[in-house]
Amino acid sequence: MRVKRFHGETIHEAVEKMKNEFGSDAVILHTKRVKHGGFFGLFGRQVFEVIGAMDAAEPAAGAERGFGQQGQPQAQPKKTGENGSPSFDGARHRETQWSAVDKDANAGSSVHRSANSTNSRVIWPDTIDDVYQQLIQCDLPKETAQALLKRVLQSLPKQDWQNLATIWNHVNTQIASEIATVAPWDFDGTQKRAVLVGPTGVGKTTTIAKLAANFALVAGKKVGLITVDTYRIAAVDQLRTYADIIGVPLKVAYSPEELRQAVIAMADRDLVLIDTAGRSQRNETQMAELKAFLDGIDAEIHLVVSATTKDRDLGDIIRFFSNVNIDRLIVTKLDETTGFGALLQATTQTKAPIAFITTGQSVPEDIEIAEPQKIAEWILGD
Ligand SMILES: Nc1nc2c(ncn2[C@@H]2O[C@H](COP(=O)(O)OP(=O)(O)O)[C@@H](O)[C@H]2O)c(=O)[nH]1
Ligand SMILES: [Mg+2]
Repeated sequence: MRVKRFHGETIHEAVEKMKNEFGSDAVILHTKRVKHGGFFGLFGRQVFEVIGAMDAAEPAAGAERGFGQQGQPQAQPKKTGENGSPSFDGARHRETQWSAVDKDANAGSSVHRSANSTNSRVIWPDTIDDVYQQLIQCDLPKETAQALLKRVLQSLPKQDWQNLATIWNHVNTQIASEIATVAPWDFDGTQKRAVLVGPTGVGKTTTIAKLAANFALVAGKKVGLITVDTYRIAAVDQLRTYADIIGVPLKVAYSPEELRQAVIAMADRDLVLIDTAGRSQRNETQMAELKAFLDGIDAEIHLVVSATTKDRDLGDIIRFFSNVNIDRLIVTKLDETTGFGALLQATTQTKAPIAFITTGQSVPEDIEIAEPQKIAEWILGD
């Protein structure tokens, strides 16, 4: 069974979307009004949500029964590949890469990929290949998808290897279990201070604006902003514009001592958010300077990384910023990529949990509290 949420301005529109994708045999499990996007659910747009389900256990038979016009019984993932063709890479390639799994699959299952019955070498169960194809269509890199699926299969009894819904559920659970997250600040009476550090252009300033707007305007907290990014006038102006719109104070600190004073001056604030200049992971002087700023204050350090960063670069960035004690992570630009690799790498390498994820340029709505289940759903499509 495939289960998926569909959204529309009206119930009718949401149901139509479901039928287009799942076909007329699909069933509605649940309908409700939801806020789409938004943080704490309060900023988003009101839309209707329909949770639909379809039987995807037998794709070929399903297609014959008229699942959708495209004869595509599987739900469309968030982003489709170029052609969605199951022969993405040729059977030979799959056979080599899957050799470890193939043996087990053969032993444990009598189900073989019937669509490729002319090619007797491809011998893992349809279901596992279906899940694999779907992960690829969710933009997971092949190696990541294979490694993930292998971890899933290790903990899955062989009799379950033929059940698409079971495997898919395990993939979901596996992703959720591998990504460490942390709940947002509890505001227990002590002031929370967060300084956002990271490379240039990852979205630090935008994220500060999103956080400020949500905590000040939605959660009703007293928020104060400080920036030490004084290298470019535009950088200060960018944050000042947001501070004015949101109606929160902004202080500009040109030295570690000024930063210390600014924090003291914001003693009445529930939450103080501190913006910093982007640091290049190759510039030691910049790091020394950042450390001087951070040493003078007691604040949680949030490393901001973009999900679009390549593995190797992300490794370099994390190593570089480990010069300061990273408490929490913010992963940005998840709208541009599935980001599973980046999310997993960031949290395992820093051993810090993810606090927030951001999903677009819009302030204040494109930010979410990081939750393992939500992230798993994000990665695997809506
Ligand atoms: N697609 C996308 N763009 C983002 C996101 N967050 C920030 N940006 C954009 O990234 C660019 C750099 O953002 P900025 O906050 O100035 O980055 P900073 O240099 O780290 O402060 C801007 O164009 C932002 O609109 C996000 O979650 N998704
Ligand atoms: Mg900035």
